[in-house]
Amino acid sequence: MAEQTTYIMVKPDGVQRGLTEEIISRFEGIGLTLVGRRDLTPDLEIAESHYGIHKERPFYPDLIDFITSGPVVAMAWRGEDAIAASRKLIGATNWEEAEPGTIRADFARSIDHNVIHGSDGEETASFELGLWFPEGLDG
Ligand code: D4T
Repeated sequence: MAEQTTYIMVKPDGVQRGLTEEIISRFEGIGLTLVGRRDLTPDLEIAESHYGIHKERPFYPDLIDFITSGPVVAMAWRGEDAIAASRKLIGATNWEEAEPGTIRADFARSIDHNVIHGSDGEETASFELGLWFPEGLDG
């Protein structure tokens, strides 16, 4: 397994509920290293780029409204097999299908407000890291 960097974002519901520090501890707990962090309220442009792939889906307008509704914590986490390891820690999109002990099983209670985002593959990770960290990462 190779070292990877993945894009993780605490969504507005997670930030508003005070879950950021707990989420950071869980990523540290699986041995990943935080190599970038930005706290920001996403504007329409970055939200539409991030979720461009979902443009035709019925939930898209609500998704954009939600992600631009307040501050998020944009993070880059690095380590062995970071992309799959993070997806496992996060759990399934639908919290009712998420494995016990995952972040979504523990904290999410709806599919559209599901606390956290994590890149789903290498291409997505590199696109999302470039989008949210246009000035690059630490180290
Ligand atoms: P993200 O991208 O936020 O990490 O979520 P996932 O990778 O786990 O899930 P996704 O791409 O299928 O969905 C993106 C985003 O859309 C929201 N969503 C999804 C929603 O509001 N209603 C829905 O029915 C679905 C499928 C949640 C995550």
